[in-house]
Amino acid sequence: MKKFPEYFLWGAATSAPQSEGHSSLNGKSPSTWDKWYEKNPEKFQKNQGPEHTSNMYETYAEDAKRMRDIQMNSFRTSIAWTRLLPDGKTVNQEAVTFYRHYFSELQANGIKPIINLFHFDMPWWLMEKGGWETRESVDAFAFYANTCFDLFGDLIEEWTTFNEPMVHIECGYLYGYHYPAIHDFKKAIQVGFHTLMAHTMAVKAFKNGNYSGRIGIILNVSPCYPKSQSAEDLAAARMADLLNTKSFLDPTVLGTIPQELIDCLAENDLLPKVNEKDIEEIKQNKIDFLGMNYYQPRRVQAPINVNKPAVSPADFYDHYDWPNKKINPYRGWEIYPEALYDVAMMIKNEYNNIAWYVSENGMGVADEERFLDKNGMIQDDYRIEFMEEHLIQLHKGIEAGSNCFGYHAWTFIDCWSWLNGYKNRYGFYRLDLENDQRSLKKSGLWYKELIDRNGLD
Ligand code: BGP
Repeated sequence: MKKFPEYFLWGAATSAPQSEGHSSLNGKSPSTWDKWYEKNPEKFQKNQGPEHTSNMYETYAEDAKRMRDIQMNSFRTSIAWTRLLPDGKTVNQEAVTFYRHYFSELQANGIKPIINLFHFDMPWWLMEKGGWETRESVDAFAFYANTCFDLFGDLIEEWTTFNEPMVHIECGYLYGYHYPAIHDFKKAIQVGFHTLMAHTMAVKAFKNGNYSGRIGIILNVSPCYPKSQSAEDLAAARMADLLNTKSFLDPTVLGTIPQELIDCLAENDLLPKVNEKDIEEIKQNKIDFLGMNYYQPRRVQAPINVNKPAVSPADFYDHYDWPNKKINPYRGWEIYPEALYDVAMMIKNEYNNIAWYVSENGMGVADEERFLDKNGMIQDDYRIEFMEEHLIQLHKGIEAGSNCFGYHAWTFIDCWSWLNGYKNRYGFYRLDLENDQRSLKKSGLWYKELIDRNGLD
């Protein structure tokens, strides 16, 4: 039996925009998702927009019981900035009541809430002023964070500032999957830097306010594997790692920005505007713990025909299609559990063995109705296999001394996924889109037994 540490957190993650629904109700103002859907619904899978999602705004109490039913002891969601502070300044009391009830209900069921502040949901009022491109976003976020700590600090012990900051940067400013869907490397770097400062100033507010508990950030990590050991491929892997992983890991955990990254941005005329005290603030406001979302590795090779100065990350590294890869065909992502062991070792050896947890890991599959059995239960053995293989690697990392305190699956109930709508399902509970009903999948039962034993056979 592979036992996990005592008090290990077992749970699942979601986000406010993907699970609450009521996205134009109860005093909430629009986020970029609401507005983008209003303008271009055709961009969204089957025209499925952010308005309804899994309706947890109404069902959180029963959902907390469902979590308890499968023995979960923790759950991550986010607060919607646009619900709590519809104009960025004025508190929406209805939102305060909602979140206080929601978090209390989780606790009453033995579920520790981990609360995140930003999950890709930029307020529209701020987007109209330039979103993360404008420095004003840093102060606006710090104000919002402070408001959350004041209003909910008595209920929450674990806070995180951002979920996957790299994603709103690259999807919004490089690859076109998030609003404003532009392609501008220099803007992407500035957006990244403002995001880093917004995080830093939220950490500072938390520390200065002497709130109890701890604060962290959730990063997506795709360990980088070069095609070969040639100097060119290794350099490409190094750059991919610097841009995608170390750009946030180093400042948030170590308080420094890698010099190699700064040099490279300078050489390519990509350096962002930085205020005088920023670097010192980063140094002074490190996180207490880290969440790592892991889905797939990154395989790279040296690029051919590059632009100088660079106009996109493709000028530093090229994707490498590894012929031996195992793939999840629905999401198009490689399945490579071994990388989770490498992540555990990287944190142990390069990041002071900071306390961390797997904050997302899971497998999205389309048309899961194919796997309904005669009792109406989805037999998602592929998901069980996926998670088991990843947990074996995580366990190996913990045995080797990595300071991991938990594992959260993506996700608890099938949820809405940005442009992909409800195409790929990830949940332990199936969501019936006709009537919002939830029903347990085989993986939910498996998870319960795993948590009961706190280990794998
Ligand atoms: C992560 C996000 C989640 C979630 C998940 C699954 O990157 O934090 O919000 O969506 O990926 O990915 P997808 O929904 O794109 O299939």
